[in-house]
Amino acid sequence: MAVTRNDKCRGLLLGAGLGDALGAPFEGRSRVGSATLTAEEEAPSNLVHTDDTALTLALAEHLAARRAANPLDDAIDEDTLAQRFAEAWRREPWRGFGGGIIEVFGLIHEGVPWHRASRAIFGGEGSFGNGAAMRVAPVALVGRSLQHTVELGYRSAVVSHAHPDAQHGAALQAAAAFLALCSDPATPLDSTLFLQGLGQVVHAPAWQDKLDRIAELLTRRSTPQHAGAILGNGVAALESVPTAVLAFLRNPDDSAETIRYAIHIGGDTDTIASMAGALAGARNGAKALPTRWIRRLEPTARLVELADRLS
Ligand code: F2R
Ligand code: MG
Ligand code: MG
Ligand code: MG
Repeated sequence: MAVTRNDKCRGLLLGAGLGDALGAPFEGRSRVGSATLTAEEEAPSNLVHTDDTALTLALAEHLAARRAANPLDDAIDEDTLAQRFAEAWRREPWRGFGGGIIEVFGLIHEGVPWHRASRAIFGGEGSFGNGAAMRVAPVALVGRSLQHTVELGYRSAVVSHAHPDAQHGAALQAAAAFLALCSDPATPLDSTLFLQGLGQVVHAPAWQDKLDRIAELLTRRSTPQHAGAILGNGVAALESVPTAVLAFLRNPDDSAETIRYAIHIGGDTDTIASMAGALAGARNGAKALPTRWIRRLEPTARLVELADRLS
């Protein structure tokens, strides 16, 4: 049966949440063994999400509120989005936020405008962390075209991440989510075309180089460890967004395998798996995700409700 647009939208948000919550226990580990991951997958406990999903929810809620107030309005208002992110951190500061971003959110909460707060860290250059990319996938649900989605990706990023690499990472992940959402899971995914699409989005040489490396890695059955060594697995956007794209393109038709591969890469496991999970979920839909995982995920009901409002 054909996968509906609504199921793909649910898959995008649930895939992001599942990758985050399943990857979180392993964040920072250089290696994740199969037995350890299987034990986590089969545990009876709730799957607890981190900052990745907390901010994805905040962005989705912003987009849904804008749409409900006036469907013809601009999808993002930077000032209120910045406030919403800062409130999400204030409400749940224990969700594992990065050291730089908590300073930015703290300043925004105190009333400092986001364009100043985002530049108040790391000597004025701002964060190059993957925090803008990890939360960006919902913009693909409202983007009218690839270009529009990329624009929304950049605009959602600038409110906290002033460094160009963090912004490029968000734009690239937004574009990947849009392309995954538009792809037909009944037809094999053309990874060359997919990467060509992404190549139109970010022109910076370091990012183009990463896209070339993804293409090269896809020609071999490289292990997750090898992929991590070539593309990176750290908290920098440049060291993790391309890695998540690779994890998706390695297993585009099996969302659970996409998430497992991403976690086996090690390093920033929650974030790489969340970004990869959003892409796989957007392509294959929510019904293709393991129901035993969805049942254990804490914010499942909120993610489904938001997907339905945005689809
Ligand atoms: N922060 C984590 N995990 C670490 C453990 C969390 C905490 N100790 C706890 O358990 O409570 N995970 C989350 O952070 C990543 C997303 O990062 P984001 O939102 O971009 O934050 P930040 O702080 O801006 O950047 C992360 C780190 O990157 C380094 N960094 C960034 N820009 C830099 C720059 N211009 N110069 C030098 N270093 C820079 C810093 O070390 C930042 O702290 C995700 O993994 C999410 O899961
Ligand atoms: Mg996290
Ligand atoms: Mg505006
Ligand atoms: Mg992380």
